[in-house]
Amino acid sequence: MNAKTNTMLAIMASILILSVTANAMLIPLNEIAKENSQAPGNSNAIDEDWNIQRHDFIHYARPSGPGKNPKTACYVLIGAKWPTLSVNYVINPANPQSLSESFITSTLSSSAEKWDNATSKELFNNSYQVDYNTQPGVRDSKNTLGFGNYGDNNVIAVTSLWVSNTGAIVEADVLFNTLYTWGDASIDPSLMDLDNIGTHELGHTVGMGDVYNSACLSVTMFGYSGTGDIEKRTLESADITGLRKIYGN
Ligand SMILES: [Ca+2]
Ligand SMILES: [Ca+2]
Ligand SMILES: [Zn+2]
Repeated sequence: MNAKTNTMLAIMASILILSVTANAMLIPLNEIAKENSQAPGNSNAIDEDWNIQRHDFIHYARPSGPGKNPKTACYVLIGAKWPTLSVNYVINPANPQSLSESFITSTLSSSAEKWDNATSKELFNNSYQVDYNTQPGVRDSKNTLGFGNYGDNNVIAVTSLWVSNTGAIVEADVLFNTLYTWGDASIDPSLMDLDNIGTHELGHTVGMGDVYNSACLSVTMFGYSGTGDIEKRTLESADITGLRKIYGN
């Protein structure tokens, strides 16, 4: 093995080891950052932390480069997918806001099945596990959806994706930031809507990226949200088109 090969292997190994938050993956690239600057003001990024220093990672994880879809398409593909379906996941309903287990599990499983229903593939296992001990953001071979204090109130939720150097998603976790008060915003618009954000984040877990084009405000994968927003609960045609590019009709 020559020195160059060793260097390549070292790079690949570091890619496999790094836990990459989806926001880092989804974000930009200067081009998308530029679009973002035109996004509506006074709205909160769902899952972006502009200071994360792992933006370049996406170049390594995405062999074919970022330019797969026209800007007008209202969908963005990460360039990674689950090699084997269906995806099993775990819900940790523990939260400091007195949300019931049944509300959380019924909401999030419904969010997952919306993506599932948009393709003939069985994307997410219809049944899920409930585990009060597993935490999101940890590489532990469990795809965990749960709550936690992210420590930055500009971040509503974070999807962590672990992606192999061949573009295979090997694990995905979603953390809902408890700096926001969660619930059903169709009943109380002062709340952050769990279905709304859950549907968006679950889109990341199957390979969908954030959309920042202000002409695409209504799509589920639009990268900004806020309290009272329920627009992302329903998939728009662009969300479905993107998903089908990855997993077929
Ligand atoms: Ca299913
Ligand atoms: Ca995990
Ligand atoms: Zn997002």
